Amino acid sequence: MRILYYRKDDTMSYYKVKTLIEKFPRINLVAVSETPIEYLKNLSKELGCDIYVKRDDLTGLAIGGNKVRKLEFLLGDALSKGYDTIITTGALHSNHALVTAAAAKKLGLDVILVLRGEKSAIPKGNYLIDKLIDADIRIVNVATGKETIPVMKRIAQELEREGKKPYIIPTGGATPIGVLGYVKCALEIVKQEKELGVSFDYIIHATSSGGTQAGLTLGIHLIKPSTKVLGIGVGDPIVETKKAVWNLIVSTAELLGVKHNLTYEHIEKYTISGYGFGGYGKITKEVVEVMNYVGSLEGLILDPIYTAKAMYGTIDIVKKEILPKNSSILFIHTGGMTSIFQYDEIIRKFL
Ligand code: 5PA
Repeated sequence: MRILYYRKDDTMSYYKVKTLIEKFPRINLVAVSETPIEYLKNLSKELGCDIYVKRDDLTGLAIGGNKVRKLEFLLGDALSKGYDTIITTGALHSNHALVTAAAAKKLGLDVILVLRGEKSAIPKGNYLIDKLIDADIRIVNVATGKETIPVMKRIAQELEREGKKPYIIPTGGATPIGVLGYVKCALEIVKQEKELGVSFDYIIHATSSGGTQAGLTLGIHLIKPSTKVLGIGVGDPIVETKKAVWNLIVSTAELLGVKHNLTYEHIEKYTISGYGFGGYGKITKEVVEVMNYVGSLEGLILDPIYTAKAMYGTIDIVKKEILPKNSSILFIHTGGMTSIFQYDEIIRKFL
């Protein structure tokens, strides 16, 4: 593959990255040509800086969110290679699993979801929607995402014996192919900046399996390195997230055939911990308070697992002046709103 060298004083242009991305098979799943960027006037006034939100909750397929962008490339890859069955995994209420199932249905592919949870769980939230769209669900009672990998492999082997071609997508679509979705999003953001006449100092979002952060960090670094991308950890052991982001950056750059001068230290610096509130899926009073605060101020609905924690972190680092006053910040709303209906009891308790 041709290698394009990135030099410190020579930013790889928008069009070079665009051309590289366009070489990969992609299926159009995002329902809009660009997700909107909105100015959060009331929140900005309260915090003394400019806060914008990119509405990736409105990507449009099923419940929308960040996974749709990754699936454009993942399913593009699967279809171009003749795969007929998608196998993926996540927690019982995984947004990624649901959106993958919906995308597979839309494209006429078979889909199997290996979900971590209790077989006796009452269908609610995303798990209920998985059932509504007739996803083939296999519930496994294991503690970590890693433990579902052998289960998916076993299912794939069985299917292969039956003559099927299964395509495994890991947790959150965190592969170099999936990451391309957020390199593409970096292009979209830089284009929108020009149209809006703004320049973001920071792009901030919730990070977990790492693909969103890897794609945005690599893409922005290649085309507009003055902007910094901050991933706010939502409870996974943050060191695992940092390693995942770094490995994805290295492998995605290789896939694209680009050199860069990002380092692991860069990822350490820009992956923010301290806003997990007890861990993945834990909802505390602070989480509900920030949902209430932003909802009542801006009519913007955050989810309790990812975006509320990331927004809490954003507000906190602005208030503590860890980010310079008057910064221009783009918050990515990565979706997940349906989990409000999964965790309704606990949300009610703190409201
Ligand atoms: C998720 C992830 P990354 O996985 O790309 O780091 O994105 C984090 C993220 N916002 C942010 C929302 C709404 C998300 O759903 N969700 C996972 C899932 O299974 O749904 C991968 C964990």
